[in-house]
Formats: sequence, C-alpha cells, structure tokens
Amino acid sequence: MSGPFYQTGTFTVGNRLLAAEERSVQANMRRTNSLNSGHRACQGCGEALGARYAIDAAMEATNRQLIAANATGCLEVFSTPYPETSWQIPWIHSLFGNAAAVASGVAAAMRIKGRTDVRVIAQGGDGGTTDIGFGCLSGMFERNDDVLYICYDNEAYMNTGVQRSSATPPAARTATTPAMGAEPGNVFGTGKSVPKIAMAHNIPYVATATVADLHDLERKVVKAMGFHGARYLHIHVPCPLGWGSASNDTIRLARLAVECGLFPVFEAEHGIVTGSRKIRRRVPVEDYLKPQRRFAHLFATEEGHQRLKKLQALADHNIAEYRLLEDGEP
Ligand SMILES: Cc1ncc(C[n+]2csc(CCOP(=O)(O)OP(=O)(O)O)c2C)c(N)n1
Ligand code: SF4
Repeated sequence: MSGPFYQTGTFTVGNRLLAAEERSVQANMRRTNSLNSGHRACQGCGEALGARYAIDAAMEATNRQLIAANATGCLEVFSTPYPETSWQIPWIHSLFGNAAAVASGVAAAMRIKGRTDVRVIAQGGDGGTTDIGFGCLSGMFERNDDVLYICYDNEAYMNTGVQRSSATPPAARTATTPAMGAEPGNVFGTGKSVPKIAMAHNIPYVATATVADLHDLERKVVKAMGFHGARYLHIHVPCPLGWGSASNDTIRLARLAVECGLFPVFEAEHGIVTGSRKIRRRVPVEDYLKPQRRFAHLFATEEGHQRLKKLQALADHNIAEYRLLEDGEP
C-alpha cells in the first residue's frame, strides 16, 4: 500500500505512488498498447483515452486472446483510415448498427472451433449503441451471448458532425438541436438509460465508468472479463469538438459530471445494483456545464437559468437513486 502522506489513485497522484498491483496498466511493462499511436482523434478525445485503457485492460485480462468488433463512428474512423490501422489486435469493422450482432457471430464461431480461450468485445459510440444498434444489442443481451459490449458515450453522433442521439442530455446544443427557439438545445424528455435497460435483461454484469477514474475503468473491464455471457460497460467520454470544451479539460469535465451527479458511476450483477462510486466533493451542475459551449445558452437568459434548475433536479434524482452521497454499498 502507499504511504500515509499521499492521496493515491486520484488525478493529483499517479501510479508511481501506488503498489505495483494497484497501478493502472499505463505503468505496466506488459501493457499491449492495443490502440497504438498514429491515429487521428482530436486532441483531448475522451473516446480515444477510454478505448485505450479499456482494451489494454481486456487484453491483460484475457492473456491477449481478444477480438474486437467496432461499430462505425469516431473510434473506427480515427483509428482505421483504410488501408491503415492503429489497432494491434484482431479487429473487425461492422456496420454502424450491428456491432453486437457481428461480435455475437464471432463468439459463436470461436465456440464451434473450441477456442474457449478467445474472448470477444464489441464497441461503439452512443449513437451506434443507444439508437441504431439497440435492437442487435438487446438480442445479444437476451441470448446471453459471450460478449462484452462497450459504449463510449460522448452524448451525440460526433463523427458525422454532432447530431443528437438518445444519449444527448437535455438542453445540450447539437447540430440538430440548435440553441434557439422556444426549446433551445435538446428537449427535456423522458431519456434513455441503456445501462438500466441492460440490467433489465438480467445479464451477468453491467457497469458505468468514466475516463476521470481509469483505475475504476480498468477494474471493471477486468471484472467483466471474469464473467461469461453478455456484459455491458458504458463509459462517459468527453468530446472537445462536440461539447465545445477545451482539449485539456477532458478529465476535469469527466470528473465534474460524476461529482455533480449527472453521470452516476455504478455496477450491477444479474440486474441488481451492487455498488456505486460515492461523490467525494459535491458540486452544482453549473460547474460541469459552464465550461462547455453546448450549454452556453443556459447562462445567457433567465429562461436558461430555469433550465439549469431542471438539470440540477436530474442530478439530484441520480444522487438519491444511486445513493451517491451515502456511506455503505450500494
Ligand atoms: C446506416 C448508417 N447510417 C448512417 C451512417 C453515418 N454515420 C457514420 S458514423 C455516424 C455517427 C456515429 O455516432 P456515434 O455512434 O455516437 O459515435 P461517435 O462518432 O460519436 O463516437 C453516422 C451517423 C452510417 N455509417 N450507416
Ligand atoms: S469528434 Fe469527439 S469523439 Fe470524435 S475524435 Fe474528436 S474528440 Fe474524439
């Protein structure tokens, strides 16, 4: 364990103060760098960071016997400009909407070939997951196919110019929900929580994670690979281009999303929540929203301030639902 003088496992102190077994794979000589340098993600891309850590952790957990299916989207486009690729693993580009089905097929083929050592991941953005790929994903869950599906949630269709998805938060400005008119930005609606929908399928493991806590993200990937059957990991990944945020603010924003309650971090087994990451220093939603230009209109008018109150109410609801301020588990 680390010494008593240091706060470890946070953004202030890195791996060097942690015991070897507690370190993220960043400081591990066995790190595979499965998403290698040379890709063309934007500076500060949360999706690139999340994928790099998730896939390296999965490689470590599976003794490097891993195949990934990737939906169309930023992660596929920035990593694999044909005929080149940054991936150092067997990797297949599916269609936009069928990564889960392609991964299910790969897993079935591995089973028929008797390759029980080879494990399969499917991954995609929130558009590919919560919208167009949703049917294939639900089928994968319902059949309990032996696949870990990872959604990198940057809250819009970024690759094609920032269109709204069903994961776009209310009031956010996107190319299809402009910050003007009677309802500026995305409408306040009923929303769609795919982690909750995944839980409703009773699959072995569901978790949310964020690039602000890479140790937790790695731990959840490793844990997910310890299960067989369908598993779902939903990672919150800030997108400087789509959010209108500074590229050096990616980690800070990911952390503020958790600390204000708008992105609850939790895990569940067989449909039951088993743990949630407690908020250490609660902040108002304004702290998270203000550095993002997609929410700038909220700070310009009295109507905007009324909408801020509605967003705070959503955060408060999450805090109560996942008991994010209470001691004990979950
Ligand atoms: C059937 C189909 N419709 C539309 C597209 C165009 N398209 C490619 S990527 C993309 C958006 C991807 O958004 P998301 O899944 O959220 O991933 P991100 O780029 O944000 O990481 C769209 C609309 C497509 N490739 N196929
Ligand atoms: S648009 Fe967003 S998700 Fe896509 S590469 Fe740039 S920062 Fe990453």
